[in-house]
Amino acid sequence: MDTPAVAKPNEAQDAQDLTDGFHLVIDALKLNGIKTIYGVPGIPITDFGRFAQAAGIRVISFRHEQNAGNAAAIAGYLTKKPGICLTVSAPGFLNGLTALANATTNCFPMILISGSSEREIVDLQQGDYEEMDQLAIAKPLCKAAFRVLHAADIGIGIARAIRAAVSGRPGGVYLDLPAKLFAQVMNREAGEKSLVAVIDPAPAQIPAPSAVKRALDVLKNAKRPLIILGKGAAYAQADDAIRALVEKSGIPFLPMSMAKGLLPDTHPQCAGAARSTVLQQSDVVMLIGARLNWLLSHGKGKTWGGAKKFIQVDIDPKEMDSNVEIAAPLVGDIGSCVAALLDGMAGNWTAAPADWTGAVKAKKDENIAKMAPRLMNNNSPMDYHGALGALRTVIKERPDAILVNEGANTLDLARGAIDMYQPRKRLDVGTWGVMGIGMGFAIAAAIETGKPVLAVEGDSAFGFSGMEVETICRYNLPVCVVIFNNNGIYRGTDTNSVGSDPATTTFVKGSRYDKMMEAFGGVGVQATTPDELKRAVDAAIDSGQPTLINAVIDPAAGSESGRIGNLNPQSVLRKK
Ligand code: OXT
Ligand code: ADP
Ligand code: MG
Repeated sequence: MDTPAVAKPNEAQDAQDLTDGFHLVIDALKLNGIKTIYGVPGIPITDFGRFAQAAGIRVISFRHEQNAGNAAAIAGYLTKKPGICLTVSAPGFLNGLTALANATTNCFPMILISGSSEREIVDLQQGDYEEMDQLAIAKPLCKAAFRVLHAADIGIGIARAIRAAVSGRPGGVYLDLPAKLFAQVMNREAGEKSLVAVIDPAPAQIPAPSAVKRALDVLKNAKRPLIILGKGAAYAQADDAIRALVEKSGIPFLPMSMAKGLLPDTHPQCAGAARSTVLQQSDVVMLIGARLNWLLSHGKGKTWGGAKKFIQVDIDPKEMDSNVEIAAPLVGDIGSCVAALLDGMAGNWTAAPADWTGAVKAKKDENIAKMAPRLMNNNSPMDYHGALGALRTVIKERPDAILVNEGANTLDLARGAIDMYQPRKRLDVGTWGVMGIGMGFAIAAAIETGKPVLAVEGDSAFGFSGMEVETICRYNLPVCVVIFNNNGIYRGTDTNSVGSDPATTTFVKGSRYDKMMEAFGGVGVQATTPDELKRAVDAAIDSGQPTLINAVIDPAAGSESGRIGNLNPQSVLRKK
């Protein structure tokens, strides 16, 4: 193999003059401002974690790679820098892969760095320790996948991975580092010179003036305009410009789940509580960093109540016309696009028609008034609304806390009940509706922001990452986990009519998840009323101590699949 820059191991050279693969990877990451790595140690990356820690990188060791991967992905979303997940070969790599694919699907920038076995043996399929052709497997699940074979190429390999993750539409990147690479040595000075500090990793992408004019022309002629803000808009961190655009236009806005709080849910133009009305009755819809996927019923059908004109602001040109015709595609980064729209509106903009904004407000007020008494009940066992009423007040009083949310009913009802007030404070199951993001997201949110984290989890959802409560305790993170314990998936009341096995959707009744946190030195609390729940969460956030609250929810309170029960296929043979 031709490796010109690599020193021969038997060369009589002072170790001071040498560096190796381990240290080159670490130096390359540090040079590019990477401060934290999320992972699980083992062959061949155990020493890598130790050296990284010694070099001042924070290395957070998890109990399962999927949770480390989810942590890296959400770190990327929160910071606009790629989150790094480090795994061992084959099984560790595969455990991290769901998170990598989920990051790509959600447009979160992350890099999965995985140690791998020896190429020569893997490629001949001779049965190496944890043998697997990882690069080939990762490729379809990420934006880009690279392998580095020579120490001298580490700098360029890391640079490529960083740029691929954050430029254009962000996403997951795979970086394959075979075991042999880590031990390769090379001259220290040559090694330092080989590293690359990525210049302008996510360059601004300026929209064409003609596209901006077209978008404004469509918007100007609207009678019932609507702006939909997606998590791409939250990711862009163009918060002030987006707010200025919304307020200057006077147009009602609908936040997608993770865009809640980009402008406060209590903003007078927020139409979150009149969702069906605005989707059905609007005539022009401007999407900013939101895709017309299943979460928006693909832009058609009865949810949308007839033909619309769409304006779509997105960095990915391929997103345009993905489901329906886009009348005004505006391709560019959201910061630049929104600034250009604002420029174009300067001086001569008439606010959205008052009959439309008035109708939206009336519907929204009606829905809010309908929900209010349900959120105030103090029933025991709690129903979802009673428990959520307590948590809604917590976030109102502590708007800088980060809310992590997963489950079915626990997710769907929390989304509506808990108002968000600040950008990037709501982190949830995202585009795939995936369970298991909970503890990974909560850990990274605490580490990256230093803010308190409230993780509101269905009892099933929590189970996918629950072992990480030990990680939360080990790093003493200010995370309060609230488990909505209704004894099962959707409900705890299903029965099996033909045998003694439990029904497929039910769990052990009356489980005490709070004891799990106590097992690792954290605080465990059982809450049976909304008042108890509120007190326990307040105490957890005030103390900053790892806390898990087992919130006892009426097992009959939920509905199948929460608010997306319509997606369940129906069998003609199902007994009513
Ligand atoms: O306008 P209308 O009248 O329509 O009213 C709307 C709003 O205007 C109004 N609203 C308000 N009113 C008053 N005040 C306020 N503030 C307000 N805000 C809004 O309320 C309604 C509803 O508004 P919303 O929510 O905005 O609108 P809607 O119609 O729901 O929006 C549609 C969607 C599609 C955008 C929305 O529903 C959405 O985002 N949904 C996401 C759903 C999702 O992703 N679910 C997760 C997946 S479910 C299932 O797959 C599960 N699994 C399987 C599984 C998964 N997922 N992953 C893996 C790895 N393995 C398996 C499992 C195992 S869930 C699950 C576990 C479930 O059990 P748990 O124990 O965890 O949870 P429990 O159910 O609690 O037991
Ligand atoms: P939501 O689920 O909230 O509707 P999606 O994940 O469907 O949001 O959509 C996010 C969109 O935002 C993606 O199409 C992505 O290309 C786009 N996006 C992400 N970052 C930027 C950015 N900085 N500028 C422009 N578009 C972006
Ligand atoms: Mg449940």
